[in-house]
Amino acid sequence: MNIRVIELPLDFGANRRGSDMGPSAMRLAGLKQVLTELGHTCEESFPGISVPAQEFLEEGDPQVRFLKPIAEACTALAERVEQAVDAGAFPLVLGGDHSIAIGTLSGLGAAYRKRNLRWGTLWIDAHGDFNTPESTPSGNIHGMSLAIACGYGHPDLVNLYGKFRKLDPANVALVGVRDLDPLEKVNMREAGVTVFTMTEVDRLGIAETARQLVAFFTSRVDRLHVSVDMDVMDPMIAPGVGIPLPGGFSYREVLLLAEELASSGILASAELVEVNPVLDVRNQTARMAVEIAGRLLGSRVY
Ligand code: 5AB
Ligand code: MN
Ligand code: MN
Ligand code: MN
Repeated sequence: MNIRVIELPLDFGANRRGSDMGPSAMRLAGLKQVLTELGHTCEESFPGISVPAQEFLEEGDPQVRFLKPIAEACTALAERVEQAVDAGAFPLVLGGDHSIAIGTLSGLGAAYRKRNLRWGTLWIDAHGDFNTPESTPSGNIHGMSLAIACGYGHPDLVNLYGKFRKLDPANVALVGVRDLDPLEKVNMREAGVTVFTMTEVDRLGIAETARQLVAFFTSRVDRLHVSVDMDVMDPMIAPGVGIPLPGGFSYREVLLLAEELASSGILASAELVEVNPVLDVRNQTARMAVEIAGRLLGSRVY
């Protein structure tokens, strides 16, 4: 496969600074080498998307902090993601905080719409990222990105890259969820997304959860995008994230899930976000992210 690595070093969708260094940390952890050893070709989206330093920016509306610069960067990302799909490449997007998914999902939405392809998204995250400016407790856009792609939220972000709904919430599943805000839950139920909380993963076990997720997507869509927020992991394994929450995925659980998704035959793009090297220990979280990327792209022990 031809993989196009697209980086967006942006961290102002979140409160804690530092996830803008995520792409470098994943490179340092050997991302390119892992992918080329799997037999893929790995191309860069060059030159990189430049992001202004947060210190020079106006926060703007406290309910949607840094709306303007995030919209600008996400528009640039959407263009590159669409171009990658057009070129027949597998877009692999590296963040950055999870607000960048607004760009990724917009680009994918545009690319698949013109091809008349049904597509869905698996959101692997401790959080729902389904807030709106009305429901957010923080004003941080990284907690709104999935809602925006599904058509809920600030119009400047919902209509970014075209006035159409980028992603049908009926084709969205979340897994690993263990922290939702009260109004965010209402939004999610209204939209009708499918949720596998950590409790469900505990009940079913990861093998059955993965089987059900693959069945969900293969019965509904032609193409699958996977968005991995590293805070889905247990903080013992991935301490380098902005909002570490106990009770996350184990090392083995996440790799099994990634392998099953790889075998689904419909995985067409992926995104790794919220690696924060400032908070990490010896680049452990970036190394975990690279392992996940490897499994998503076909690595097996035997
Ligand atoms: B992440 C919270 N729900 O909206 C909010 O890390 C956290 O991309 C959002 O999943 C976490 O601020 C966003 C409290
Ligand atoms: Mn997230
Ligand atoms: Mn999260
Ligand atoms: Mn996070």
